[in-house]
Amino acid sequence: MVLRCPLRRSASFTSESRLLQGEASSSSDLTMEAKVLVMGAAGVGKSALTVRFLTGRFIGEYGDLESVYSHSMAVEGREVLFHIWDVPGDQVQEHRSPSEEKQVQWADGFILVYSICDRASFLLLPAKVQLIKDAKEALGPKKVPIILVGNKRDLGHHRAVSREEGRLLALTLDCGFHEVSAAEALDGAQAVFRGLAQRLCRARLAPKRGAGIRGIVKSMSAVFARKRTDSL
Ligand SMILES: Nc1nc2c(ncn2[C@@H]2O[C@H](COP(=O)(O)OP(=O)(O)OP(=O)(O)O)[C@@H](O)[C@H]2O)c(=O)[nH]1
Ligand SMILES: [Mg+2]
Repeated sequence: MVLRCPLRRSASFTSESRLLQGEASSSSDLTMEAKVLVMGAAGVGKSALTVRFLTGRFIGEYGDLESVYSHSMAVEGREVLFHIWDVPGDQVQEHRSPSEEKQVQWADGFILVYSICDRASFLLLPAKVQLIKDAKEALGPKKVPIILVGNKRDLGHHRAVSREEGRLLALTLDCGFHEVSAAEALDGAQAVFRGLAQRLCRARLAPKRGAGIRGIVKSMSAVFARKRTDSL
């Protein structure tokens, strides 16, 4: 079955060309726009995770779905409008390609998906994170918001990557981490996007708050007040 869900494409309400040209997403105190690239090896469940977040459903087979879709979500009292680019895995090679560099430049935040049953898809991640960090370095010292996602948690009997390995890799690479099953539940997909929005928000506020002792105190209070989730 191919996708028949009513998805909202960015082009229908905002200029996709503006987004694709990499113009910075706008944000105010109560709203924020975020351009998100979903990357990872073929078949790990990138489309399943994206469609789960967009529609709440798991439909099994996704066909060739590449496009930018939009969806909003409330995160800590702020409306976050995500523009999500789900990149088919066959375009994701171990080495960087010009099209991949363009995709990386377009995005503000990254979701790197692997399958807990596919070790090769996990081993690809450090190179992808490096590619992203190298590409974004030119934009300044801001931390790049990246979340690693171990998908297909429901297939525990085929597990080839432990949760601990995933968590440790994320810690080492300074990324967020979630294990989810796009097949089983919506809350995992929501937690992934919520975690990314929180990182994006922190990254955007960091320079403002960094100015002066008041900013440091404010940032620390925000960190300690934040509710603990199963993300890092
Ligand atoms: N059991 C299980 N199967 C899943 C899960 N997520 C995705 N799948 C299945 O894995 C297969 C690939 O899923 P896709 O979402 O198309 O994977 P993809 O990463 O988008 O693949 P490409 O676009 O080809 O790179 C499909 O048969 C899905 O039904 C999951 O959480 N659990
Ligand atoms: Mg796909």
